[in-house]
Amino acid sequence: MTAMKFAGRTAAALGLLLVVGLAVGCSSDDEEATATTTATAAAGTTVQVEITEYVVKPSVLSVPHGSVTFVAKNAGTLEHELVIVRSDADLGALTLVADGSKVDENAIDAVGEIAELDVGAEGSETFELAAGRYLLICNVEAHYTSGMVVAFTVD
Ligand SMILES: [Cu+2]
Repeated sequence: MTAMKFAGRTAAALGLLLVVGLAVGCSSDDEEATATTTATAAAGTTVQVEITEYVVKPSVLSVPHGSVTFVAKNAGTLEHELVIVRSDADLGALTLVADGSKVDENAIDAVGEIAELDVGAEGSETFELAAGRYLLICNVEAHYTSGMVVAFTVD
């Protein structure tokens, strides 16, 4: 066949495949994307963290070191956030700002955070965590001092 005919037949065949793909509502591209997402998640650990007044409640209290994804859900009635702090300090012993309203973020080793979460909102971030002890806190004004802190261990 000529190159023109071949190109025409190929285009027609691709068109037919596209129609078939749309008709069954599922293309091979979608399946590959799903498989890749699953493989990536399996390589690390995911921790669900429920945040309410005034409790930070992770689904597990320790994880293996490496890639850790925190999925924080604000199940309360006020804005909250989740800050991951590397610290060996007692739960209530982090340094506060001068007026005592919140933790001094310049005085801590913050790995990262999921910033201000509106009521009902969910946010997630992935961090590479080395073995050690951490504190998960909410540093919205007066929330840490109201008990929004929990110890978290990375093995
Ligand atoms: Cu809070």
